[in-house]
Amino acid sequence: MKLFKPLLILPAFSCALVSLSFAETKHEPRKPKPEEAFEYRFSDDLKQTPDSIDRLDKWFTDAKFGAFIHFGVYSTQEGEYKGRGSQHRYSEWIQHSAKIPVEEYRELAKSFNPSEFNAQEWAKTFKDCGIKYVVITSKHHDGFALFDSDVSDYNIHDHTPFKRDLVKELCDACDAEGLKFGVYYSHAQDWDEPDAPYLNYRTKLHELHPDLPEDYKQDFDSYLEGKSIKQMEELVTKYPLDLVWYDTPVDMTYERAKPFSDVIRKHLPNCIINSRIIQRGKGVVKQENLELFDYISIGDKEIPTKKLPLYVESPDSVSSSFGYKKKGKHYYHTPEEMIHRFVNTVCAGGNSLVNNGPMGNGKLDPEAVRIYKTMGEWLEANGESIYNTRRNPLEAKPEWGDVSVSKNGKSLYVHVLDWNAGEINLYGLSAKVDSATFLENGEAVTFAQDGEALTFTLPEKAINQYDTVIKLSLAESVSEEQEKTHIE
Ligand code: H79
Repeated sequence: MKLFKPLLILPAFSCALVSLSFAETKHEPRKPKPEEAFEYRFSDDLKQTPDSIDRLDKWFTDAKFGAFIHFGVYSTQEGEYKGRGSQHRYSEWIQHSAKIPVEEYRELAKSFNPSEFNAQEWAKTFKDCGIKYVVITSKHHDGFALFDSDVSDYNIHDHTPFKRDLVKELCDACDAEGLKFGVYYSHAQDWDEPDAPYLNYRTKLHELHPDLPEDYKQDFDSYLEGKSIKQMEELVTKYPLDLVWYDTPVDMTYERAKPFSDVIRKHLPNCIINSRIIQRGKGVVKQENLELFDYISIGDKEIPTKKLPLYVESPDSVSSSFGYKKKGKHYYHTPEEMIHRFVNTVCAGGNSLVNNGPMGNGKLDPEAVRIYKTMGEWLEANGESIYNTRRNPLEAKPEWGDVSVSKNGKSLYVHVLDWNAGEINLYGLSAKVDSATFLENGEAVTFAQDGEALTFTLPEKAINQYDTVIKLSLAESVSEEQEKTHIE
């Protein structure tokens, strides 16, 4: 019994521990702790509700590629404020990491003027890169809203010289480009509000709110009722949202989370909700929570290493930060890394919501656009192996790559991520292969099938430098659809 106890309390602290373990080598994923293992977090008998499956199947499960946008007052600071805070990885955390008191941060917000913002340009760039949906921070943890809010004038329309509703402009532009549109909303954390809890008390309440009485007792519910749920109601009544993305559900019980689900269901029955309404990114998924949301957001920048029993989305980013960052510790992924992360996520049964942090002047980060463009070019030639596909139907994933499958189960897409000329093997396919071709140029691939073992003979040079896809046409379907996890 004694041995077991620490394991039980560990998950509760693992969020705070994330910060301690950021000693990772440049682009290498950190080794997960035992309680972060997918096996530990996802039990095999979890079932999504039929309503969620219907909602997801309208567009989400086919879309695969989304653009996440972290934009706000923090974008102007680029990861450092008065020489402070740059050692932290997330620039959107600057108020917290540089311990900027509310009044001072509100002054910064007063000069927020992204005058070069052009919603049509953003939307067109995303569309041209093969992106199908867009999710922007309507309010991050700093409490500042990017939409015109009647609930709180701490927003881009009422508090800044910009005086425009950025969420509305982007919503309209995405609609015009045929992109789905959603908002991120930090429902629990709000550093501008004395009553909202902190994910991490390295920065103390009084450091951000020095004028509060020393013995101030926070009243979370008064913040939830007075600002958070009201702004959420505003968002779902003012904008035709396709998705709502909650985050860091500090102290969110089922009872507290329920109104944040109900208000969306009431006004926008088709709108999709992510799991962070109540589940932490790396928390154990609980069946009873599944009726509050539609799909699982796995950890920040976490890529699934195995196929998962529920539909997931990876909140990935082109860089180590989500908000635009130039100062201090920071890196961008290479296009190759991004394509591999994307392919692995889709093959595991999920979408990639790839973040970019626009610059303080309202322009997209050119480095992020360069990475999106490379992904878009790869998708131009290989999109059939991504959009509208389903997760790898085989038992295992090959060590040199990954596998996706068409909806009808008759085309298997073999992604060769690690190109080595000569023979590679794929195991566990029961269906007969009628033909094998390189998806990009239609040329035949030499292969041999022996029972459930397939051998491909690859030429010297890869067809695509990032991921060469081999399309197999199968004599019978290997679709998993009929086994779909469903509550009857
Ligand atoms: O919006 C993005 C992040 O800001 C947000 N989720 C994604 C989508 C997020 N909020 N909290 N966390 C992620 C957990 C991470 C906390 C940390 Fe830190 C921020 C670790 C390092 C920076 C706080 C500040 C703890 C240490 C320094």
